[in-house]
Amino acid sequence: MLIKKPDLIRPSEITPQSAYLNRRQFMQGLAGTAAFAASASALALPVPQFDKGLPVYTGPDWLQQQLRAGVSNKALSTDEKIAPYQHAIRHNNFYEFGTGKGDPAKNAQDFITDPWSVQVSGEVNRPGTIGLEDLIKPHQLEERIVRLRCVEAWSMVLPFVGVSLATLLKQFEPTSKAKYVEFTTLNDPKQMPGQRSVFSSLDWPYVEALRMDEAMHPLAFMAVGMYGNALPPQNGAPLRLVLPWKYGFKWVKSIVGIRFTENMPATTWNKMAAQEYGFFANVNPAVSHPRWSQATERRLPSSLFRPNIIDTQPFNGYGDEVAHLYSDMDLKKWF
Ligand SMILES: Nc1nc2c(c(=O)[nH]1)N[C@H]1C(S)=C(S)[C@@H](COP(=O)(O)O)O[C@H]1N2
Ligand SMILES: [Mo]
Repeated sequence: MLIKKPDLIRPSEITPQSAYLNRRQFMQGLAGTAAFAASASALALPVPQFDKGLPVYTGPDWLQQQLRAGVSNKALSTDEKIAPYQHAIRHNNFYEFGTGKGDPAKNAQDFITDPWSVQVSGEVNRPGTIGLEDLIKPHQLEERIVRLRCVEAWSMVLPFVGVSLATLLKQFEPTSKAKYVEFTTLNDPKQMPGQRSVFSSLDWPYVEALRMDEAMHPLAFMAVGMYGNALPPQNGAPLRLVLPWKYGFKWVKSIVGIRFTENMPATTWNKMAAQEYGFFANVNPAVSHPRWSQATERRLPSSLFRPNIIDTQPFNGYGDEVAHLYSDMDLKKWF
């Protein structure tokens, strides 16, 4: 195993979110051994074609059947240019598999995402454990092409496939006491090298939450696919949130738990640094991160010669849809 010494980490590899961890003596030295071991097969894709030679993630048979049966509408989708596939699957934040942008693509290839089930608990009439197929199969899959804006000030346009979050959550019949809903990522240090690190990083498992009205908003989405196929493990297979108006850290990956609560749950990044990462985390160019401005973003792909810097929009450009959810709130206080 290759262990990188701290002084061998180039400044360009240190991202703002992990810089916080670095300050706390966090040092990630895990190099992946698994090569790209995806099951590549030629498929007639309803959405953009892949570059040849890149891994394709087909997922379980039932999902493949459902994807081929037809993915509906482009409602709530942007017509901006979609990120090339290789950027979407090789530039990731998924700290369970390492803090480097290329770590998840290296370290998540053997991640077991089938079979998969989700535990539903808290303020609901129908708690319990539900298999992924039973969760997804009853619903028509939809494609949503959306902007992902990371709090680190880069962004990408990604074509997700999945179902509206409201549709999923309603079937559990949240009680009138349910004011928030919390989502938890798998906790499995055997499979997730980032959770094995002897140096402290994030508190595992990764948890983020939404207020109920946010979760029930039509823009809130649960993805099971991307680019017309299953989600790659590095992108949060087999089930991840898509919350286009919120910073990427709210978009919980590889979800195994959904819990409805009366009180605001403690969330991973807020616990890590409350003054840097708010509970709401709505994209807001007017509220700087303590260590950098949020006024602009680097739209990927970008390069030294074509940095592709664009202005960041309030609510990531989804203000017409979601601003009313926060009309009575001071967004400088509730960032
Ligand atoms: N479980 C988990 N979910 C996570 C993260 C993580 O580290 N762990 N990173 C978040 C952050 S900071 C971002 S920007 C997005 C990145 O999603 P992508 O890799 O699919 O582009 O995932 C989010 N979801
Ligand atoms: Mo992020």
